[in-house]
Amino acid sequence: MKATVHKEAVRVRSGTIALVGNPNSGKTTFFNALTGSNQHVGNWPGVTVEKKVGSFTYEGERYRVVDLPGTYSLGAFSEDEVVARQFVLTGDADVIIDVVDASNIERNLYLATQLLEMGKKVVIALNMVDEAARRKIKLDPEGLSKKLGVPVIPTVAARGRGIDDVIKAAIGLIKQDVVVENPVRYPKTVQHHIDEVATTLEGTDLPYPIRWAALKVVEGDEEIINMVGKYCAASGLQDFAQRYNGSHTGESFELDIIDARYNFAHRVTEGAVQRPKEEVVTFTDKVDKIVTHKYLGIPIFAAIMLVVFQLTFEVGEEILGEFAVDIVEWLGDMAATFLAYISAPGWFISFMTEGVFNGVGAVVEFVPLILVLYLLLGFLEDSGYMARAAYVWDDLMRRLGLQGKAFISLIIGFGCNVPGIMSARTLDNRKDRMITTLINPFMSCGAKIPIYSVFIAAFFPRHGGLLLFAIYALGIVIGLIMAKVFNKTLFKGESSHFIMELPPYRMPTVRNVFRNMWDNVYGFLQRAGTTIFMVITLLWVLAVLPVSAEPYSQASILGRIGAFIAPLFRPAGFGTWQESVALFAGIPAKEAVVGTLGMLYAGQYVEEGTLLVNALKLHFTPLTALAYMVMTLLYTPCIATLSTVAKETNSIKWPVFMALYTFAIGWGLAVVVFQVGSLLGFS
Ligand SMILES: Nc1nc2c(ncn2[C@@H]2O[C@H](COP(=O)(O)OP(=O)(O)OP(=O)(O)O)[C@@H](O)[C@H]2O)c(=O)[nH]1
Ligand SMILES: [Mg+2]
Repeated sequence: MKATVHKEAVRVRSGTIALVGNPNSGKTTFFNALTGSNQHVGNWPGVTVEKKVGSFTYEGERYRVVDLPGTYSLGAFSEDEVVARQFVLTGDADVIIDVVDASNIERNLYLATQLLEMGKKVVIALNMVDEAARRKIKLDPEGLSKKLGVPVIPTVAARGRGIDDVIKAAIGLIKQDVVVENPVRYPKTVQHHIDEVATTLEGTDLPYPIRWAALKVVEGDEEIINMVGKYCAASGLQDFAQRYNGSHTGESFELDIIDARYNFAHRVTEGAVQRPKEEVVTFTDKVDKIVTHKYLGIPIFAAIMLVVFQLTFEVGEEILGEFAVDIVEWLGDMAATFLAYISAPGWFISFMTEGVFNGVGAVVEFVPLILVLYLLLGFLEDSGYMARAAYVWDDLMRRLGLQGKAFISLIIGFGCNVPGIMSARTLDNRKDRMITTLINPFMSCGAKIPIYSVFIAAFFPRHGGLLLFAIYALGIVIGLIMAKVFNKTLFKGESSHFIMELPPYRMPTVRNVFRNMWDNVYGFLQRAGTTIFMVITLLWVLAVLPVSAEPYSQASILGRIGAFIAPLFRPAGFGTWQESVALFAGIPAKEAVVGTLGMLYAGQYVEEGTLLVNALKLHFTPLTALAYMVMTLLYTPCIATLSTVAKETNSIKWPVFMALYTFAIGWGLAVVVFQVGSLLGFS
């Protein structure tokens, strides 16, 4: 009787269940618990931006479950909300589970009301009842159920409580033939119009319920009006579209209809939801007084990030990092001994030791850093602090022509620019989306950590955390400056005034935090095993050919290519062919910068056992190292990021623009660092 995922063969799919609800109500948590998936959960609105599909079996039958982005209503605004609306509209779902946040039930019921208007089969999962109880909110699920006319079942998705009951009710509804009556009462004039339109539509073969379509026409929903117009034209009702073009009577029925929904929701909760006379002052309220303080907010954000980087560096690099280096070295030695023992050909030994172990190995050594950083960032994300970060930056972001919510996309970019850019979908106007997308690459992603780390270890070992922090901060500053520039040039106009809702702080679940960390570590290892391995292999071949040339020398093919581009970087202080090649190798995947340096610089010194860190000291100075770090922070993002931009903007123009303008900025700033540094007498 349990609703879990079974591996054994199951019967054909018996129905589709859609998870719908306001942002941050726990839909993905519900989805994960139900399907055993590991989709991203976070304590802020807008985590899910695409629909995700999974399945589970119940009593031997298989059901499809669709997790949708959160939405406050079925009027469509941002792109992620359109995804949810589209899925609900097209009628693919046999039953909808509306995941409702029990402590915000009045507002959440607005969406539920709209689902009922559509005549959908709905089960309400009254989620987070644990939190409602903590806030002394008394709920009467049965009373709610009676008034709404649909099952209302209390759940705590985070603990898996109540999920089975919800599923049982949902499947019960799939199997039943029920007609859902629209329970909302509209003012007489509105109802009159609805009836009139509905009568007209009777003869068409609309793909939607007629009464609902009529309601949307009277409400002035443009998409539905257009759609209905098309069907009417096909059925000979030519003048329909013109007549019902939103403002056919000059009155605004939209507000009346919205009012009617709220009235209904209010009537439903009356008596069934009791809030304490005095709002309980929660932990969240107390913390937020300080954390979101007008003047303290940003310094606190900076302090938290500084602690994160300090810990990352100290725990990740200095404690765990040693192990990783030892393991990679040990594996390298073992492999070399083994290859010598089986008398492997010389070129293969050279490829394995110089290419794979010095190149790919140099990258893998940074796994502990990535691990610690994402453990900490995951903790911040799942606790609810992310939403506060967006809130405290809102004012500043607005002055730069963006909304605070955009800051979340930027923070996600710290992990990887790909999801960072995708989360720009939650912004509800194109201008904000485009600017957020274009500046996202300046948010230093996890793949760049190995680069900073080797340089820090070589030149600034005593200020690791601080320097890492400074690099990230520089990225943010450049990003914000560019936001202003774009706002004044390419994308003029007002930002949306939507202010992000602050969820209560929640104790992060171990599962979510670890899943977040593992996603990042896995992605990192996967790239090391695929893209980086391929890049290194290709470069290795080019570095040892032609046979007549000294391997890894400027006479090799790679050396000649590098020497050709090197002069470009001389003004920035790092113009050797190896360093130039490494920068370009970083375009497929950023870790390859370190991999390439590892192969080209450390590779030659293998006999003397010189590590990359030591090799770097021979080729860079602290100043040129700094310029190189600035360049890698800002220059052209990786291919995966560029192709995401292509997909999201549906054009090739924007990724090309991004690749070039970021390169120019990276180069420009690296030159400034080196030239100004030299003038000031640094070396
Ligand atoms: N206390 C409590 N927390 C919960 C419960 N269900 C989910 N959460 C937490 O609520 C937060 C939001 O959960 P998600 O599953 O990401 O919410 P969502 O509805 O998918 O959010 P979006 O994708 O942004 O619309 C996470 O921090 C969860 O751990 C619950 O029943 N009780
Ligand atoms: Mg979600």
